[in-house]
Formats: sequence, C-alpha cells, structure tokens
Amino acid sequence: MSHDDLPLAEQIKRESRYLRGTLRDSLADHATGALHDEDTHLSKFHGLYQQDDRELREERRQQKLEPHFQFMLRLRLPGGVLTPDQWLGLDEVADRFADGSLRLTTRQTFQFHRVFKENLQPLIQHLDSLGLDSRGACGDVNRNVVANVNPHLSANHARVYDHAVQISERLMWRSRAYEETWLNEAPKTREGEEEEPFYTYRYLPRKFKVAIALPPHNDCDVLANDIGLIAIEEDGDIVGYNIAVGGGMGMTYGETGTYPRLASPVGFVPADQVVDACEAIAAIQRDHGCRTDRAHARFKYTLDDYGLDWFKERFAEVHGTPLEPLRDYTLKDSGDQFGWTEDDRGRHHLTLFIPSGRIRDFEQLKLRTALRSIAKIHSGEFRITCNQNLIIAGVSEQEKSAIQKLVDHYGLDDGGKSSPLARNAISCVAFPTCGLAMAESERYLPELSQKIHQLMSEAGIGGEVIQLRVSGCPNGCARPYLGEIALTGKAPGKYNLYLGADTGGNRLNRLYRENIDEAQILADLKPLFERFARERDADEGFGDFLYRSGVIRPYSGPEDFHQPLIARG
Ligand code: SRM
Ligand code: SF4
Repeated sequence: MSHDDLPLAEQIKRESRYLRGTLRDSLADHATGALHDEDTHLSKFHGLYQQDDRELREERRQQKLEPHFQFMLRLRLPGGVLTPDQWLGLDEVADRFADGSLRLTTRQTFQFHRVFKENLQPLIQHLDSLGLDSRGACGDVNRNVVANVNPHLSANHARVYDHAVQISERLMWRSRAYEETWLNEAPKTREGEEEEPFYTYRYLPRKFKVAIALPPHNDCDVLANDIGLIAIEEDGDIVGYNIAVGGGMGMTYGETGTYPRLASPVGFVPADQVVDACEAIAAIQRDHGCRTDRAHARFKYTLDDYGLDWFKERFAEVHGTPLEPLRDYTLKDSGDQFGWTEDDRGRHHLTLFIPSGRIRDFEQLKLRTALRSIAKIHSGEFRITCNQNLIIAGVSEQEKSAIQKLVDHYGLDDGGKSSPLARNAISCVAFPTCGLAMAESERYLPELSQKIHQLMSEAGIGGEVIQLRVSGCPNGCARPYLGEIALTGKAPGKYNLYLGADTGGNRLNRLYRENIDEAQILADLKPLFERFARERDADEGFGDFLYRSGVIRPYSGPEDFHQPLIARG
C-alpha cells in the first residue's frame, strides 16, 4: 500500500520529519491563534491539543471571527508523583499561561486548559525548568504510565513507581523535535539518522496505554489498558507481574465493530523483565496493528483479529522468552481511601477528595490557594490518583499537625459533607473545551450526584459507596464502562445509562437504556435502589447485586454494548 492510501493522520506522522512538521512556523504565525492543520495532529505527540471554546463558537461565527483557538496541555507524569516545588511551579503558571486551574486527570497527571498559542513555548519552557515535560502525553505513542497509589504498601509502591518511570522512559519518543520546537535547541541531527530507534518514522497505529496495579487494589483500572501489569508479591516483595493485554474503553455509537474491552490476562514475567516485556508488546502492536482504519487501530482490535495464541507466540519471538503461567491474584477495590493513613515506615498520607480533579479557587473553597499553602510547608510528595484525587504523601509526624491546620483552615477535608457517591464519582472534562463532547460531564456531575444521592437516601442506602462515572461521549475518558452506574453523553441533556460493573474493575457494565434525560435516569434508578436496599446480601455491591438478581444479564459479546437491555419508551 502506498502512503497516499493511508489515513491522513498516518501520512502526516510519516512525513513529519520525526514530529517536527512545520510546528515552528505555526508558532511564529501571528495571523491566527491556530496551528497549521497538519501540525494539529503532530502537536498531540508533544502533549498539546488544539481546541476552541465551544460556547463561543456561534457568537464568533456571527462576528466573522475565527474560532477562539486555545490549547490543552497535558503533562507526562509517570505514576502521578511530583515534588512540592514542582507543585508550586505548576501553580505559579496556572494564571499566567492558562485559565487559572490545574486539572487532575484519570491518568494521574495534570492538564492546563485555555493556553493561547503565544503561551505554549513559555509554558513548556517553564515545565522544563521544573524537570517536567509533556512529551508523548498524547499522540500515537505510549501515554502516561499509571501506577497503583497505595500508601499502605509504600516499599512496594516505590518499586511499582520505579517500574512505571522505567517503562515511560523506555517507550518515550526520542527525536529532538521536542527540544527544537519548544526549547529552541538548534537542530543537530544528521541527514538519514534514525531518530526513533523503537518507533521509527511510523510511530504506533494509535494511542497505547500501560498501567500497574498492586492487588488487591485496582485504583488504576488496570484492565482498561493496552498493557495491564498486575504486581505479584511473595514474602513481601514484588517478584514479577501478570500481564494482561488489549484493554480499552473507547467505542462509537452505532458502530458495532467498536467496543470497550477488558485486558486479557495472558501470563507472568519476572520483575527484572517487565520493561523489556512492555517494549516487546508495544513492538507487536507497532508491527501488526491496523494502519488503514483508525477506528480499528487500537491494540484490542489487533488481538481480537489475530487471537491470544498468536499474541503469545509473537511475544515469545520478540521478547526471546515465553510468558510464564499466570499467578493467582485478586482485584477488589478501585476507589481511593480518603483521610489520613500511616504506612509501615511511620509516614503519614492524606488523601483529599478533589471533585472531578479540578483545582481552582472556587467562591466557597479556595482549593488552589489551600494546596499552594500546603506545598510551601510540605517536604514529602504529591501523588495524583487515577480517580482524580490527590494524596499529600510522605508526611512526617512533625509536619502532620501543621498540614492538618491548613486543611481545617481552608475546609479542605470535606469530612463527609459530600456523599459517598459523590466522593467516589469520576467525570471527564467534556464542555466547554473537549471537541468531542456530546453532553455535559464535569459541570453536570455535582448536580447529578446530589440527585442520585437523594434517591439513595430515600431508599435507605445513602451511606453506601456506589461507583458513578460520567463521560460526555462514548470515548470513555472517565472509564464509564467500569462504573456500577455510568452515563455517556449522547446529546445535550441526553445520556446512555450503563449498569452493573463490579467495584474491583473486573467486569464491564451493560447498556441499560439509551438516549434518556435526567428524569428517566432517576426513574430507572429509583426502583433498583429500593430493590437493592431490600434484597441485597451482606457486603454486596450495587453492580454485583444487579447481576445476581438478573437485572443485568451477563455480557455475551461485543455487540451487547450497542443493544440496550430495556428498549426505548
Ligand atoms: Fe480521553 C480523547 C480527555 C483519559 C479515551 N480525551 C480525549 C480528548 C483529548 C478529546 C479529543 O480527542 O479531542 C479529551 C480532552 C478533553 C479536554 O478538554 O481536556 C480527553 N481523556 C481525557 C481526560 C483529561 C479525562 C479526564 O477528565 O480526566 C483523561 C486524560 C488522561 C491522561 O492524563 O492521559 C482521559 N481517555 C482517557 C481514558 C481513561 C484511561 O486511559 O484510563 C480513556 C479510555 C481508555 C482508552 O484509551 O481506551 C480515554 N480519549 C479517549 C478516546 C477513545 C479512544 C479509543 O480507543 O477510541 C478519545 C478519542 C480518540 O482518541 O480518538 C479521547
Ligand atoms: Fe471529551 Fe468524550 Fe473524553 Fe469526555 S469522554 S473528555 S467528552 S472525549
């Protein structure tokens, strides 16, 4: 097949001179707030998405102005760990170069929103001065490697974190395009030099994601990733990882060839081989993933096309050693544990609830100011969770009371003011910045969770934790298909309702009813809550109850994702 027959995105990266394209010219073009069209594809590899304020579109069109172009910038932050100085550095530029907020994402990193073109270079240079970067945070490469955040197991957390960093470094794209474009480095590459020994000029067919869980906790939803690594502990040490392959959430409504898929556990590798193993798996996807249809280009479809036996053979070939048999493990809990905990080394950790991960100074809660004050006196680290929350980690006995004073002063620990439902909910960004949003998500979650909690209280289950996930479209950035209750946006005010995942991230939910408004969502949930209150077994979760009671039937194949259990009407 010639390059011309490939999708545009594939052609652009191949002809981009290793991701340089005309990005520097685009930045120098002051006649527009946008990048040149082809550079908008390449900028993703550098961690940037060109967006426009969707609420201003019509007004600007009428005024014959170009859209209000702006950028989202996402950091590469493996394992979601940063120092207080880095925190202060990010906080400092949130007003100067962005919209005054820091947004914690479902993959343990930060996004800046509303960055204008002229601020991109200064922002990335500032990140560089903090020892941070945005290389490969988006684009057809390995994305931010996420890892279990578990203060109780800090010795092993440190090992898991090290592996996350090593995998991130190994699978990072290498050309100097990043330094030349953003850090003004003079070009030094010689003609014909292979600048991407692993990716080559083709990069990957699509985005690629790696996560590491430390059982029984599964706060990173390990099976939602292209590679899910499940740490295996023996005698208190991590001896290796079970590998699960082919997870992914994204799908398109009405396209039955697209579907969410949980990663399939295929085998075990010893700890010292895990980084090589990830490289081998990414190489299999690089060489065999679909390049002609981007809707079919994720690793999950490569595996479903060729089969898991084929995968295991390729793995043995590329890695040089076959996978060992899977070891036993249990994944039980994908939520965060709020409040103070103490680890086996006597260090304290405070997990704070950050609604939808949005950190700004709200009228009622000066969240950014509060966290800045903590960063000024904290000598440990900050850890971001995959549930969009924040851990003030590694606090000494001496520091603990000073930090608690700030928490009290600013009212940071909502101490149960928010319902358990709200504290465990996640939502994606959606409007006004996300170009793919079909319905509200982040901005709707507070009102929605309050109404659902009201129903739960009326049924006598207001104190229960039920995992609620809301995404503004079917792409699944809030991992909705792993929610006990989930909504995915269809149109303004209309959602698909999914029910019945478990709380350990082991089972996908199913489409219950499609394209419904809030009144119908609440009407559907009310009798289910009442039944759950009456009939559940001790310690049974809502999703598990819906399965056991037959409300949600087992999932028989990918097509189920497009067939509601309850017909419209
Ligand atoms: Fe996502 C695209 C936000 C986690 C699946 N995602 C987008 C874009 C960039 C929209 C776009 O393409 O124009 C969103 C930017 C919105 C904005 O204004 O900020 C966006 N995704 C997010 C974040 C910020 C959601 C959040 O509120 O936290 C998360 C950033 C993660 C990070 O730090 O790297 C985010 N996205 C996810 C996840 C969850 C995960 O990885 O654990 C998924 C599902 C897992 C998966 O990849 O299958 C996810 N995002 C997608 C998809 C569907 C991919 C697919 O296979 O079909 C898209 C659309 C696409 O890639 O074409 C997408
Ligand atoms: Fe945007 Fe859809 Fe992702 Fe939400 S799920 S951030 S609406 S792409």
